[in-house]
Amino acid sequence: MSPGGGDYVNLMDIPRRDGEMNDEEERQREVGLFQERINKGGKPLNIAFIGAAGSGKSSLCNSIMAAFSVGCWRERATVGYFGGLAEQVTHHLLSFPKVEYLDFDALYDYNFPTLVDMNGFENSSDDLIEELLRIVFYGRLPEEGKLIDAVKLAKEKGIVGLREHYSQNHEDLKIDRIIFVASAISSLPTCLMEAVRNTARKEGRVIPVFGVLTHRDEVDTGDVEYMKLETEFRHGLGLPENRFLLCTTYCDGYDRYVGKSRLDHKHPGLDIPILKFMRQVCDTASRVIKDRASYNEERQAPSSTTKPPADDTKPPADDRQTKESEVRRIKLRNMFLKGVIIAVFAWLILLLSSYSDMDVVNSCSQRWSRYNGQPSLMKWRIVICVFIGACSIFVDYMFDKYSQ
Ligand SMILES: Nc1nc2c(ncn2[C@@H]2O[C@H](COP(=O)(O)OP(=O)(O)OP(=O)(O)O)[C@@H](O)[C@H]2O)c(=O)[nH]1
Ligand SMILES: [Mg+2]
Repeated sequence: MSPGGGDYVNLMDIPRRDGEMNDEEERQREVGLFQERINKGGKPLNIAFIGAAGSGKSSLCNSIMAAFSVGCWRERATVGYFGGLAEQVTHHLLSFPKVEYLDFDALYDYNFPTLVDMNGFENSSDDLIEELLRIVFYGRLPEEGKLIDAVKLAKEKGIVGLREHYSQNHEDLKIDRIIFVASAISSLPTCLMEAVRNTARKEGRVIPVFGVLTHRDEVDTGDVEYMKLETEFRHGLGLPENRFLLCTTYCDGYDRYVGKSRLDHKHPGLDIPILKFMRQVCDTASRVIKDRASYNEERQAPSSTTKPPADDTKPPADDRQTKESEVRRIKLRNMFLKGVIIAVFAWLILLLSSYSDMDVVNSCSQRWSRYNGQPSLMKWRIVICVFIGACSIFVDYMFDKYSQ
């Protein structure tokens, strides 16, 4: 039997005993809805869990896998807390494909996602953090690779060396969705949020970003402080309701609260909101923009160490501004050239017309000379040509403004 789809047990046939059965029934329904959303065949999505150390990334990964599976929670991703020693629990990038957490072969046809857990990022939005995020998002950090190795390499060889090194790797784990994880009881890593915004939303390949606040069990959702934090989190990552989740993960605290151990019991109360959220995350309606863009294309630097470092380290916003002003400069130059060409044509026409009866220049100079003496014919020609050229540039400019 499977938890959803065609051949799972119909729980309506089982007599209800208590409220927990209702929850289990709803959990099954949610798994069924999730399966309908993800379809069969094709490539499963790679979902990266990004956040600061200790925010609950691994706990969330385990909880999602528990929600998808029929059996009880298992510690697939190592979780823990070193009691304020500021030490990380997860050190490697570990991916969990569906074969590692689904209980039945019959489900393997469905595109259950691959969850990519990794260690916490420093709360910073400098060039190095953004490059590390790019390496992860473009799937350049290999399975069981360590981000700390990339940091060491960057210290030795700079960002250009780092790019060169990771441009050699295959894009095995190119990320299709990002779940930013933060704890609802800690201050937000706002700089890291900005770095994720810059790298996931503002560059060539645009990845859908989702956000989860863990530790729901430890906050009062009506509390002003919490509401402020949630607003800041959602605004910081641009998250509407459907891309945000406040949840409790499978953890010691929740076991104590319900008086049942996660080792022997499923907690449908935790599974249901997680499944609803994952249905949004894996919805094929939202997709990566410019999915085929590669790490090497995105940042030109890796192919050439001779490129000046100043160019390499420019933040993306600067790149865009430079590009925009370059386009504006080229446009103005073209307008000016057009004006000059038109003025030259006007000059030729005036020259030809001076051999005919309708000599514009002559009539202008005669009219003028009545009031201001006698300027030369040559001067008149120049004035008229410059006037026509300037008119053409002005009209061109106004058209451009209007079309913008
Ligand atoms: N009460 C409670 N504790 C939680 C919750 N989520 C995570 N925790 C606890 O927070 C601690 C850190 O969780 P992890 O999942 O290891 O955090 P992480 O982000 O993977 O940490 P690193 O791998 O070190 O970066 C663990 O002790 C978890 O049990 C939650 O929703 N409620
Ligand atoms: Mg971890």
